Amino acid sequence: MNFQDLMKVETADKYIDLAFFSAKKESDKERTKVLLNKNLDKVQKSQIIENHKLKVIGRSLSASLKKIVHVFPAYKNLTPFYKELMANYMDIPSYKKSLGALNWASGSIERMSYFYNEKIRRCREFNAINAYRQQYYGRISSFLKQVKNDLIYLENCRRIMKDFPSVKSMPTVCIAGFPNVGKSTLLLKLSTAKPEIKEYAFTTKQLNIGYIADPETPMKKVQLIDTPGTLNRLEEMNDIERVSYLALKYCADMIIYVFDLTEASAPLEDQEELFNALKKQFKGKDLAVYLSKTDLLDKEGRKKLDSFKKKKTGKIRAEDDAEKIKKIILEKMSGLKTMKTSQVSPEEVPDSAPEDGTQVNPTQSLGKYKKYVRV
Ligand SMILES: Nc1nc2c(ncn2[C@@H]2O[C@H](COP(=O)(O)OP(=O)(O)OP(=O)(O)O)[C@@H](O)[C@H]2O)c(=O)[nH]1
Ligand SMILES: [Mg+2]
Repeated sequence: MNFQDLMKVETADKYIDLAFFSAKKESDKERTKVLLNKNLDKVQKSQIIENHKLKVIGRSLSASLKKIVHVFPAYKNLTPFYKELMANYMDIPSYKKSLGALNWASGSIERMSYFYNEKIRRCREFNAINAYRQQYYGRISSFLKQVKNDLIYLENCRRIMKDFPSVKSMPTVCIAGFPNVGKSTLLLKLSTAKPEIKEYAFTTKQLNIGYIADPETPMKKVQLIDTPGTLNRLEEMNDIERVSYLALKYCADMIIYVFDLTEASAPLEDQEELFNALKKQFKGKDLAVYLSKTDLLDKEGRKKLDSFKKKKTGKIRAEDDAEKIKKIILEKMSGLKTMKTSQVSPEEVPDSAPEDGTQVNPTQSLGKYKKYVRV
């Protein structure tokens, strides 16, 4: 499931226009056929034409709403990473409630279409046919009006979700470290990903994802995530740091921490402080250290590298060769299953009619994140 592929949710008016447009197009064809039929009287002709229109409208509207319900991911089936990501950016009860409301409207339209179809079919008068038709249009328009805000809310959610990273449920390694230390460069060396690499800090503004295949068993793949941001101020993380943090927390089976001993990116002390904080925070996870930019070290620097390797190693392995890091990753990850849990499937939604006064407010429920919604 790709959040990027979720289709745009239109407004209630747009769905009504689309339904009436296809009804007109289809009933024009039907009308010509019926009018030429000499075996039918005028009332019968009108019945067939009106009922045809009614069916097309009902089918189009209920299918449009049902499609949204089926395509939008079910919160309860999401992995903890996506669950928390969603909870950070939108109001989950409103999300569920909106999908429930669309499910209800879709079913109600189907039932209403059947009900008026029968009424028109049994009717023997022109005026009554017209009256039923008007009543039907009124009822289905009212259903759409009741879910108007739910449609807007879900479209707002979609605009946020389409920027969610596509993280798969598989053995995963996160690359962490200070900005500009060489995280994306390591990702490039290890996988086929083509991340943007620049000489300045904060180049990476989203999760970069790549994959490593085990040469022994190429079907077994490992997901590599380059996590941007400094992550050393857990209280005041910005958006991308929050996403990185969630990736480390929920997706990472292993963390590769990148140290830049040239200190061009940050003083070693600060890098060590962050390393120790992450080590403590993510205690249960495998950890290894990659020493970047060692080609730039002078004689003094190389001495520092040797002593750093000895000091740091202990149980945690520290390497300055990307190929050795790759080996460590494959060794550690080989025991893990390829797929953990199913990632996303369509929402199983209750059939809930929006009650008066409890309708979803299409932007307020987005809380402090509504600034990201381009309405
Ligand atoms: N000589 C040398 N340069 C390196 C090495 N690794 C990274 N660099 C350079 O360091 C700079 C930063 O590298 P990135 O890979 O973009 O660093 P990053 O940690 O992803 O940076 P942000 O995305 O900004 O956090 C770039 O100019 C790289 O070319 C290395 O091993 N040797
Ligand atoms: Mg980067």
